[in-house]
Amino acid sequence: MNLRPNIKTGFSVCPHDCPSQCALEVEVLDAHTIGRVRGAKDNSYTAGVICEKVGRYAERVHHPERLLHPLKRKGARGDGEWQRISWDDALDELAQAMLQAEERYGAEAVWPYYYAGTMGLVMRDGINRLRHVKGYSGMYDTFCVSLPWTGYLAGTGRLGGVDPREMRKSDLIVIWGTNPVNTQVNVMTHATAARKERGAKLLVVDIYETGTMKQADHGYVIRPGTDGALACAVMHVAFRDGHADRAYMAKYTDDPAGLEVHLKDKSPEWASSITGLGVERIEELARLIGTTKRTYFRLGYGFARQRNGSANMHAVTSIPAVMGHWSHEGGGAMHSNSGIYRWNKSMIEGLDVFDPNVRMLDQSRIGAVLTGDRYDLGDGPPVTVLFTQNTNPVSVAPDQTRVKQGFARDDLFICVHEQFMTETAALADIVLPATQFLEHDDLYQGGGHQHIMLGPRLIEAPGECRSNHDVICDLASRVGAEHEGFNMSPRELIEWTLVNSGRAGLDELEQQKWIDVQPDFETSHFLGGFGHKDGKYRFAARWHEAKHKRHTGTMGPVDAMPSFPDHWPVLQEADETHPFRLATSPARTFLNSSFNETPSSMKREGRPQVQMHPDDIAANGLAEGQKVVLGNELGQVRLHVSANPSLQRGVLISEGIFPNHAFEDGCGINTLVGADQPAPVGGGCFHDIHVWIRPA
Ligand SMILES: Nc1nc2c(c(=O)[nH]1)N[C@H]1C(S)=C(S)[C@@H](COP(=O)(O)OP(=O)(O)OC[C@H]3O[C@@H](n4cnc5c(=O)[nH]c(N)nc54)[C@H](O)[C@@H]3O)O[C@H]1N2
Ligand SMILES: Nc1nc2c(c(=O)[nH]1)N[C@H]1C(S)=C(S)[C@@H](COP(=O)(O)OP(=O)(O)OC[C@H]3O[C@@H](n4cnc5c(=O)[nH]c(N)nc54)[C@H](O)[C@@H]3O)O[C@H]1N2
Ligand code: SF4
Ligand SMILES: [Mo]
Repeated sequence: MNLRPNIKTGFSVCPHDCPSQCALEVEVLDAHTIGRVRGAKDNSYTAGVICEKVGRYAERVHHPERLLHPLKRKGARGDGEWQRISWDDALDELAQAMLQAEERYGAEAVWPYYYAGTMGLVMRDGINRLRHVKGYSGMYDTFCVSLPWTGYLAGTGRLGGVDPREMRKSDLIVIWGTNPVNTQVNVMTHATAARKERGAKLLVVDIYETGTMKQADHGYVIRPGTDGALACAVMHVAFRDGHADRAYMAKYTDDPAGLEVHLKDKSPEWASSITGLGVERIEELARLIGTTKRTYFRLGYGFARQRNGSANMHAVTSIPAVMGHWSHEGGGAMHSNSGIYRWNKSMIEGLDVFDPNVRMLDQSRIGAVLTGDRYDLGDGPPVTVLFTQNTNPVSVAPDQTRVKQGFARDDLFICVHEQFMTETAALADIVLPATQFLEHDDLYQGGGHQHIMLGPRLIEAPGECRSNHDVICDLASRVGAEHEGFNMSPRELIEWTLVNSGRAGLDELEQQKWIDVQPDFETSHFLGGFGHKDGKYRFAARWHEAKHKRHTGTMGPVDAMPSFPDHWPVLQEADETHPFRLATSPARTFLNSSFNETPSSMKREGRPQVQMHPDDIAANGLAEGQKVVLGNELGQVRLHVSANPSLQRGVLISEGIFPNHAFEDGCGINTLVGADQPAPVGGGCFHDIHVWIRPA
């Protein structure tokens, strides 16, 4: 969409939890109103392209249902009766609840709970400053990145990779376990350019025919959780047929001989029985990857949302190390660039007062935590105050039944700071209205690219909305928390963080709008060595040493993890009672639970559905469009069945995340997702679910 030349334009950054982190140009119609939004043309990664949902962002900023005033619950919890109150009264009540909890049980009874509704560093992470100063319970973030990052790091030792813009120099682009047409549209921009400019081929590995696969030259639909097996077969063929780069491996990897022996029996036949893919197709895939030096792997998050997800990520990441793709321009891999920024977040997060002895509670186990599971609480007190920003757990978290039981507790004080009356906010005692990104200043980094970016405030917030930062600072003064960061403005925090991270200051960033910090070619391709001490890529992963951010221990069945790439059979397998495997892949115009409030997204996504192979539909006596029940040991979900012949038999897909209330009975898809902690460091297994299906 073109912006109109006679209208003032501001620059910004898409704040959503999306690796694309697009640079935006926004029409500012007046101090309160925006018009059109489009991708910044002169940002080399965004290159003028954004997804349709953010192209229509005026719809979300000026949504008639935005929260505008602090609200206090009037009737029973969740019955929808609210009374408008002042900010002072709302924050006093919250502060009082926090102080009381602290007095009665100790500070760990308070749980600040957040995630990445905004990816701005100030507005997302500032809540940690309050938690660190006060010694409130910490949140161990496992929804998203713990499984995939851990798998990538096990091999490479550093969270970074080949410049995504280098895809234009590739001959084969392998999109593995991500659906960028839905989830990060810019990958397609660069992949499409490579196809046009040099005839590059696009290869996609997923568990159904996604929009991305529809555009690909080669698509491979495998069974969920079998990527490790496929990767092993690809490497087996490489050793067998002489495509393995032995000179590269000798220089850059830990144990190529051991790997070769280990892979001897991991043949295409072996992988075929696990992945459900034909032997010839595996041979074809292995040949394409083995014979193309400029092969670029774009590794997604999706395929790691399985109980063997870290092991599978490590197995797939090992392919370019066997082939030596890394040493070629346009070759190698990219999963996330989050490790390249090296921020000093001391002021934003109050890391100077961080106490490692304060307990961490697993984000994905919020249901267990709130219902008092001793495993989660340890020797510590119950959580009696929950304060959330930037997340909607009563929709997105696993084991929804237990989450809802937790939220129903009478002795739990809940405060939700939100832009909309989400399903989480609807269960609160106090709801606080939050600004949106165009209404506050923040600093951003690209996960799927390499820019540091500024998103300045462009318009006034509606009603009485306040930013996360303002709320945290005000709350801090009411609960007696002192830290220099509470006295700084967002811009001062941004300036401090930039300068103390060795970057240009705010003025320069503001002038340039974004700064490209891609490490040089040598570093991005690990040509000076991988991130481990000895500089080697590790085919033999050391899972016991795995850690994720501030959580130092491992969890789950770490002892059983295969060290070399393998198929690790710890999935929630189908069985006689639960003959189907279900995955909950992302819908195009929802972003997690965000946008499920905008009319255009609701219209496009329609109603909750489960996709099923037509032969399975027939074999189970069902009909297309029929209402069905999906169930397992955790609960039941009602939705409609639709036919998709691209699926393997026995596999179901339900795109989301629809709100719970879009389902009859109010039980959304995450009712079926388990909250057990996968090895080695926990994580959300949103695509690893077994279920039965029957007519409703
Ligand atoms: N439109 C939209 N965009 C989004 C989001 C959204 O919900 N909607 N979510 C945002 C967030 S928070 C994140 S983390 C990113 C995630 O973005 P992605 O990296 O794309 O990851 P996922 O969204 O988990 O799933 C991607 C794909 O993995 C496939 N998949 C599932 N299991 C397997 C498997 O075992 N093997 C293989 N090969 N494939 C599998 C799914 O079918 C899906 O097509 O996207 C962000 N962008
Ligand atoms: N079934 C299924 N479930 C999943 C997944 C899946 O693939 N399938 N994916 C999982 C993944 S990868 C993730 S990351 C999680 C994400 O789950 P969430 O973190 O809950 O998802 P979001 O929708 O990104 O953001 C949540 C809320 O943040 C609010 N918000 C945005 N900006 C601000 C702000 O500045 N201040 C305040 N106070 N609030 C703000 C938004 O209004 C939104 O309601 O979901 C997980 N759940
Ligand atoms: S593709 Fe992702 S980062 Fe870009 S505008 Fe859409 S949601 Fe935002
Ligand atoms: Mo995520």
